[in-house]
Amino acid sequence: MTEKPNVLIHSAWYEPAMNRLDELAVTHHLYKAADKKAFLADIGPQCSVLGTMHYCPAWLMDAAPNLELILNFGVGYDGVDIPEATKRGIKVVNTPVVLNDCVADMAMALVLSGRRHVVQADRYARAGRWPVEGDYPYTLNVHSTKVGILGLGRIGMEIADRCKAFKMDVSYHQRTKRDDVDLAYHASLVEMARQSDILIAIIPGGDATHGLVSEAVLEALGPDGLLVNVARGTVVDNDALARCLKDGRLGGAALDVYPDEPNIPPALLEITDNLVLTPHMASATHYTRMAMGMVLYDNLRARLEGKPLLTAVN
Ligand code: NAP
Ligand code: 8YV
Repeated sequence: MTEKPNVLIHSAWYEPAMNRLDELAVTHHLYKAADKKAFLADIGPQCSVLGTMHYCPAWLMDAAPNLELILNFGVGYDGVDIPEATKRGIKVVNTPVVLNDCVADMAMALVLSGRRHVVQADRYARAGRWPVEGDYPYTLNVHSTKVGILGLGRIGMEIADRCKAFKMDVSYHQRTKRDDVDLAYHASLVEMARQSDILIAIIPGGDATHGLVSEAVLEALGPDGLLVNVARGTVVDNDALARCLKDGRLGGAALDVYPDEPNIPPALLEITDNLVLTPHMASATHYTRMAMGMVLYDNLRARLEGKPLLTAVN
């Protein structure tokens, strides 16, 4: 192994895994610095590796001009400027596959909450409304529904398998029709929404998918329809979503992701009857966060041993 490299940790991830990097490298924790500007000016140029949770714009690369590798804690890397990294000869690795199951589980939790009102009914019960107002109003079934998956990739496939186990009729939309699956493909997202009771978004963020779940898509999903977003907040037109939920053009939504995290659009926070919100936690179990961290560890180790990176995205 070569001399231990300096790693600039921009944002902390699961500590038991992040701390394992100290076996391989000297880590410098930018997020802990009182004066981040001074810290970056001093430490940035010493670092050949940067660790981040989907954030590395060009200005951060400027502050670390000797970067060779970016460790991105997450499968999504929409906040990392990949063209800029590539132009500078910086490799980027992410954490695919190991989070598929937990994210798919969370998508189902949101489907179940959205249709069966688990969260709203909990509030109803705790507020003592049952003895006063009687039984909670009827909710909507999960089995025997049509679900459209926006993005039948690694996680989308796991969601599809779970939906089939829940006796749902699964179809999907993405740019490319898959030859290896026996599921109905919709070339048009609006058309899929029109034919679905539930729409689950699990695609990457970024310019190409910005606002893809538009007002027209939400209207097509309709007054009994449910939107589940475990992709990125930017994928949905959240202003339109708030309007459609308020005026009944859309039945309900359950969201894990937002355009400006950790802030949730106030217009969404106001809605309680037909909207469930979780704070971007689909992969956040001990099991999966450890596995994600170890993917980054294994990549760094491979790099130091002169072996190919395991999960390079550029
Ligand atoms: P993946 O295997 O690359 O799958 C992404 C799918 O999205 C592909 O099948 C792709 O198909 C489709 N897609 C890409 N661009 C599209 C577009 N413009 N229009 C329609 N479909 C498009 O990725 P993955 O591992 O399943 O992860 C998907 C995303 O989930 C991540 O990028 C991340 O943003 C999000 N995620 C969120 C959480 C969370 O905590 N909530 C956790 C993990 C991941 P085509 O290329 O054929 O279009
Ligand atoms: C994040 C995610 O990594 O993998 C992704 O793309 O969105 C999550 O698993 C996690 O929220 C840490 O930022």
